[in-house]
Amino acid sequence: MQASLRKFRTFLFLSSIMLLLSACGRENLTALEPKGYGAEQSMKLILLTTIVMTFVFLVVIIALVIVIVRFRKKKGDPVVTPVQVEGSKTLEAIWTIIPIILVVIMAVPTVVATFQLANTSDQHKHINIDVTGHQYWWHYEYVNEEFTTSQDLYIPVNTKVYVNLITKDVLHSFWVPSISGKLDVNPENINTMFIEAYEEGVYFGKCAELCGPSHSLMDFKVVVVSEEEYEQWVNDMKSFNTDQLELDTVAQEGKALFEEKGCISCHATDTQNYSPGNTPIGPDLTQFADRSRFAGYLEPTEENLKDWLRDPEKLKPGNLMTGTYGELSEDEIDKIAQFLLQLSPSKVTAESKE
Ligand code: HEC
Ligand SMILES: [Cu+2]
Repeated sequence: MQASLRKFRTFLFLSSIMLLLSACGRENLTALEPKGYGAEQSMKLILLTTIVMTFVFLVVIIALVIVIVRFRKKKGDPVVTPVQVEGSKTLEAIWTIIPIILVVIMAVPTVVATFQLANTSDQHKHINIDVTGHQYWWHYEYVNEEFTTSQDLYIPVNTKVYVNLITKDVLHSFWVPSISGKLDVNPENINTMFIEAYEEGVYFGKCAELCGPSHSLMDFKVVVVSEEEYEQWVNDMKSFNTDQLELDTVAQEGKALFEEKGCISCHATDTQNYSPGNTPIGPDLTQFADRSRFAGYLEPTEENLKDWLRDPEKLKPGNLMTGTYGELSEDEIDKIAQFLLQLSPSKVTAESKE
């Protein structure tokens, strides 16, 4: 009875640990299951260094155990002074050369990968997206296609895409663990890297540089679509014009309120006023209803949106929208929400890829 209880407890303990650990790796937010070029390079290096380190660890542990077991002093053994090896040229040579070889084994592939990832010589041949980090959201300018959007980054699968990173305010860092390495986002210089995703899907991106109270909520998504879907999405985005939307009366009033209340001075709602290099004060809302998440982490449901408009500070401390627009009545909030939820330019959405 006692024994089976103990077994059961062990089982419970182990399975809860398993459960806990399995939650650590989310499939679309882990560098350990690479789904893109940069992440794959990192993973190869992680494996290589792990193998080298495990080898060193095993050699040391095995030698240690042998020494402890074989050469321990037993009762009655005479007291002897072991052979002194101080200054032994052979030993010195061995423990200098072996570590050098190990370091070279790790260093050469690391340096090669670093240079490969930093090589941007073919940049002009590929899709270029200018990415601007803001406290606490991301803006994207599709340079060749000539339109902008925010928060969800759409790219075609198996295609090299260059992101040119800069920030409007403090330091940020651009990181899509499953697809790419990490790159700093600085205010004064553009940092460029390419990303290439191997599988369609929605991947989680993170700001990896402490940038203020809502740093941990500065998430974004990379939506990887097929090449045809990408073409379609680009066309849908470029032709989206809110003035041509068929809105019901409530949404129509919401659209008017969006202008009256000054929301329009910070947020674009279509791609019709593209001006190159101009970054807006707030996220582009052109495809608000298609967002995988808004404000970085909230699902674009009516309830969440209304909560956001009631009090963004509660949901994202320190965000730069709080206090920039007057009080909104519940009725106004409802109308604006009805309008924003109509902003869905394309059938190609994050949801269709999840
Ligand atoms: C002074 C500029 C400014 C004004 C005015 C403003 N906003 Fe914002 N808004 C922002 C900023 C900045 C953010 C990004 C907050 C964050 O995620 O940190 C934001 C975020 C949002 C988002 C979430 C977007 C996303 O996809 O993440 C919505 C929706 C939104 N605002 C709607 C409105 C509405 C409706 C109004 C008018 C009642 C309004 N905003 C007025 C600056 C502004
Ligand atoms: Cu940040």
